Amino acid sequence: MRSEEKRQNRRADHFPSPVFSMRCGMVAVVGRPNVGKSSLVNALVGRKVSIVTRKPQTTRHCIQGVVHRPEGQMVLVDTPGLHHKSEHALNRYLNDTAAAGLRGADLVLFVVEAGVWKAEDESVLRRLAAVAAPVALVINKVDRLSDRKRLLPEIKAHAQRRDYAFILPASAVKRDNLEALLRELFPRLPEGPPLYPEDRVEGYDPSFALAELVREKLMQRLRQELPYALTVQIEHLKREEKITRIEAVIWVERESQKAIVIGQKGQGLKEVGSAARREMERRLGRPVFLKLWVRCAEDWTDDPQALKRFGYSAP
Ligand SMILES: Nc1nc2c(ncn2[C@@H]2O[C@H](COP(=O)(O)OP(=O)(O)OP(=O)(O)O)[C@@H](O)[C@H]2O)c(=O)[nH]1
Ligand SMILES: [Mg+2]
Repeated sequence: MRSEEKRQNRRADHFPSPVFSMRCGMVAVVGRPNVGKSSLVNALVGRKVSIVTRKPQTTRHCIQGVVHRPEGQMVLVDTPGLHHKSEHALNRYLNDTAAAGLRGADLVLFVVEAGVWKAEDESVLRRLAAVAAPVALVINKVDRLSDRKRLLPEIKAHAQRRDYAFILPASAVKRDNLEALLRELFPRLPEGPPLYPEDRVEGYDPSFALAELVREKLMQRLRQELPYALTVQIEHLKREEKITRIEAVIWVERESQKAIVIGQKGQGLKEVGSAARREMERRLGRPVFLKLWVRCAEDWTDDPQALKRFGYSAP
């Protein structure tokens, strides 16, 4: 045996496979819009990595949140809600992005809402038939059930629809059953080295997170179609000695929408700005000066070139 080999073997005796005893992998979180995928990812990570609103189609990108535990590292991939086929460019982008989130996953978490099974859930299930990775089912929002006895027949009905790695009821908002969910997930991840450093909980750059916070506050405030006509870009981000200066542009797709975003005497924009600034300050741990602009990019949600420019490029 060559001396180098001997040395390697000795090392292995002293440190019995230190890296590969860890479970590390990717879990794609999919489902129709509004079932609580982002809420679940945030609750599992223990921090808001993905924005949440009461409106469907909030998430627009594959957003990675990382769970660090002694047994390993799990990268959760939050995806846009899969919805019925549409020729509209932004909707098509959302579905393609969600489908891309499934690729490379070691396990897929299909999220549904307790007591609800819609045609859109059915079409997610059909899409999952072609996925090679094992699929587990989370029945979220169980806190909304008035009678928990209804869960058992519901679980049975789900089990008849396909073979799941496991089925677990949970509540992202009440943090119900999340520890059990992590205990089910980790042993199913492959052995291997971690993908992210220990202190990292999100897989994107800070300016994306800041733009998302502004979009969240806008979506929470605005009604009907307008939230879908908006996107936000950070134009300027500068860390000064005592303050972080941020300028963001809110893009709408019609001139008439500007006035709705700005509100009477600028009140709407002011409220969105203060809510976003407060959360940015909490996140950055320092004072923030936030300036918001509203501009129009005519019909950007149905214009593939504009979509690309705003960071919605086909995955
Ligand atoms: N009662 C209850 N509400 C929940 C729970 N999880 C999520 N919600 C609510 O459901 C709504 C949608 O949550 P999201 O996490 O944004 O849902 P999503 O599946 O990511 O939605 P899209 O990104 O639009 O696909 C929000 O109002 C959440 O507060 C839960 O466990 N219980
Ligand atoms: Mg979401």
